[in-house]
Amino acid sequence: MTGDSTVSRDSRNRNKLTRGPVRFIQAPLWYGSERPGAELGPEAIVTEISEGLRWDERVDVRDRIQPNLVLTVPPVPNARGLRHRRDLTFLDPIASLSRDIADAVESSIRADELPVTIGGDHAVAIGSIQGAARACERLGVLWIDTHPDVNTPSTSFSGHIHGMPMAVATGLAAAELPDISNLAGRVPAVRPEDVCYLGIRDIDMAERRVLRDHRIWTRTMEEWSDDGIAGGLGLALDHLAAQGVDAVHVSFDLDVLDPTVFPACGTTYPGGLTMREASQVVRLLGAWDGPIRSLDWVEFYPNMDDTTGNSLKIAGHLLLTALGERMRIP
Ligand SMILES: [Mn+2]
Repeated sequence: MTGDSTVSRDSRNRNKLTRGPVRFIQAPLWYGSERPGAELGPEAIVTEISEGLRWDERVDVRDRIQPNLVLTVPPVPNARGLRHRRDLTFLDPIASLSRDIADAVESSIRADELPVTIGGDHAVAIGSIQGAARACERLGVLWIDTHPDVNTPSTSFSGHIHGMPMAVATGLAAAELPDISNLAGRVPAVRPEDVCYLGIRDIDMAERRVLRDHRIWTRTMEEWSDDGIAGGLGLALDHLAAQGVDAVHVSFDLDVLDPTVFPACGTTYPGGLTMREASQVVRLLGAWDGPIRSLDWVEFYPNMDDTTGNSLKIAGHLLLTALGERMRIP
């Protein structure tokens, strides 16, 4: 990449991942997956980060972290008894939380911070993406996940809302979910051509049709593996840059890691990233000169961790790595 130093310095400063204030937005939601446990994720990750290993005491990533914002999910009486009914039982509390997340993400970006929405299940991205969309002209989304989460209520087998955030973001669910599809004040909040998927390896038939018909940029896990971790990620970032987006939201679902590495997910599928590969991904994101302005960190189920707590260590350490922590002897 060439250009005068002023331009490259300005463009580097657009990427907020590894510099500037960070705001953790704790979103303890499990209603989107209808699987209890994800609500324990945000507190566990935040604690792990505050108490975890410090590599370089001179430059502590934690110094950039602002006081956490802890959001409340409206409680549903007898929620566990209402699971898997395929009737959008949990839509109202999710819509309420989504409005709060969108407001928090928007104001954090406008305050020049990096908002990190910590789930919770992936339905938290309904609010975070649309909050990010409010704070820019044209939002790109990099969705790193085993699943494309682009179902609508009518195409979803499970009816679980955490499989729908990208259909909401791209306006494909606007007819069935009008209120939460318009949190950004424009539909779609994100154009399908401004989305990149990386790591997809578990997909529904209807979702395959959506990705094909809308020509959405996708590298399945096999294709990403063949491109190389850095190569495939570079292609995605090049695509977003070529689209002319002025902000990029990164949504990182921890189930993209391999279940032998990271068992504490509700929707595991074999063939995922190792911790070393995932670490490379987030470090390359931090080195990109494009406008990353917001991040999701989702789908950690502490109740499904192994006895040594490896998933917790990974969820905490990878997030610190994304924010600039490096294993390096100072
Ligand atoms: Mn997923």
